[in-house]
Amino acid sequence: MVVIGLAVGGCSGGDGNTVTMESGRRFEPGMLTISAGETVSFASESEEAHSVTAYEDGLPESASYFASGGFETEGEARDDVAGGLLSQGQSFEVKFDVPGTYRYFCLPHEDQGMTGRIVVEE
Ligand SMILES: [Cu+2]
Repeated sequence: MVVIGLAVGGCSGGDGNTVTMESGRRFEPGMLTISAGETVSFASESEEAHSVTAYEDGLPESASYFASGGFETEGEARDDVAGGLLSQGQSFEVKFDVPGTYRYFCLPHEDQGMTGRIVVEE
């Protein structure tokens, strides 16, 4: 997996796979199925800031960790919530190479159920 990083504004997202973060404190769609090698753009469209933070125990075995802010572990991301926030108009792109299910959450709104998953098919 390659974390492409932060893009601001009208970035195309390559494969057209987009998950938006909206004012209802949820990821839309909550589950997205893609093919291995495709890129997903996580785009913040609400006035509230959100993060895209993977659960370390919610990744396929050989997949790399990903989180907005570029953190390499879930612990680092949790220790620096502000460093992972995406404000309105910002997006974060992740290329998924390893098939399997990836679970992730939003740091500020995890306890309100703001979680999602990406299913990567071979
Ligand atoms: Cu959020």
